[in-house]
Amino acid sequence: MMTLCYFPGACSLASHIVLEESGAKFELRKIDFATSEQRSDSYLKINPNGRVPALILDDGRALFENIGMMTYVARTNPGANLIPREPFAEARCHSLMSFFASSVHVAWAHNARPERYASDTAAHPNLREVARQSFLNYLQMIDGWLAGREWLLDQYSVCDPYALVLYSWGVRGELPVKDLNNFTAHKDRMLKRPAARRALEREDNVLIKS
Ligand SMILES: N[C@@H](CCC(=O)N[C@@H](CS)C(=O)NCC(=O)O)C(=O)O
Repeated sequence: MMTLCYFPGACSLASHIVLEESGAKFELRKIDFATSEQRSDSYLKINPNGRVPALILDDGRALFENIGMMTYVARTNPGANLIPREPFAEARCHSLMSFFASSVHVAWAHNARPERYASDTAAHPNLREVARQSFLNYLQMIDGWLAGREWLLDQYSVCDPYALVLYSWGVRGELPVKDLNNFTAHKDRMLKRPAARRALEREDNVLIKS
């Protein structure tokens, strides 16, 4: 059975939901951020970058980075149809995932962990303020893409759980995400999916509680 290394509410939630959607058998291993387990010698052998998520396969090989993991889960469970096959739609799916990982998530990281981006603590409040605005601008962009659509692509795909994680961070950061009507409706549709609910409830996510 595969093992997902995760932390509740972290970006690993995207892979968690995708695993639930795929129908694959998996178990969870919580990586304890409180004890910096993500930087322990044993975990660094799984993900040398010291982050969640990571996915340990049945044969012991490991993958890290959400995009690689979700692509693997989608391709090894084709019946779930989580990444489209048509070339343009497939490329659009990968471009959205890349944008989420390399731009939107990174904006959030500047807010959540400013010490990684400036050693001068006096700069942190400004770094956080700029990062929060930049993150909100990205959420507004996603909200625009969802206008008149059920899902980010013409079908439900890995992009939708990934977007839900970003929305949940907006809620956690007390940003005005409820004003994003299309994104909020997308979040409500996601909450109706049994697979997404299972993962969110297991992680005791803020979206279930709010
Ligand atoms: N690009 C990576 C990002 C991984 C990442 O930054 N994970 C965060 C949680 S959202 C983490 O493990 N943080 C713990 C730390 O930075 O020590 C992915 O999408 O998998």
